[in-house]
Amino acid sequence: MTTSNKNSTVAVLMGSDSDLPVMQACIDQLKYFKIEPEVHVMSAHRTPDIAADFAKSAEKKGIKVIIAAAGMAAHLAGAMAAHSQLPIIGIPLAASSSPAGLDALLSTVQMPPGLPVATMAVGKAGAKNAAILAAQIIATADEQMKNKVKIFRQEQTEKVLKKDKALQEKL
Ligand code: RP5
Repeated sequence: MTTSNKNSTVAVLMGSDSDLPVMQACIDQLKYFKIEPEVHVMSAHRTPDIAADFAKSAEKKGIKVIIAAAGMAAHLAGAMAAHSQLPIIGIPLAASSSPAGLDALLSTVQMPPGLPVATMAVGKAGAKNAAILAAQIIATADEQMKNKVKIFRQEQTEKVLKKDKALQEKL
């Protein structure tokens, strides 16, 4: 899968197309913020040169944040951090061989000092939060994005209040 968008400010990378069902939550959340991401399948292990080349050229292409998701011995986010100064958001994914995703969580979060990866929760929650964090990073230098994040939070609050109201009526 390759969605090359020349004007993308956010790249969404995943180690395999088998990661897409979870990563769709990230893509959908970015689209909510009107961010059209550049999306690729690439792997720190299976396509190491392609991954390194992507990281090295991302900033020049206008990418501001790289989101990298992988399962098992997940090194995609770390590989991005090794070759790029952009903020890297890592999403550990659960694979069928490791349903809890603890292997990927530790592989993503335990970066050596000097090369940070902002590691999200495992799976769909992490995928969604990665998109929100990317929007928040862009919002530091973009008033329109700041407003979109503000509206997102207001909508989220309203949804919780509505659920509480429904609960009160039910009990
Ligand atoms: C990782 O290995 C991928 O990110 C995926 O989560 C896992 C399994 O990959 P496939 O065998 O499904 O391609 O690199």
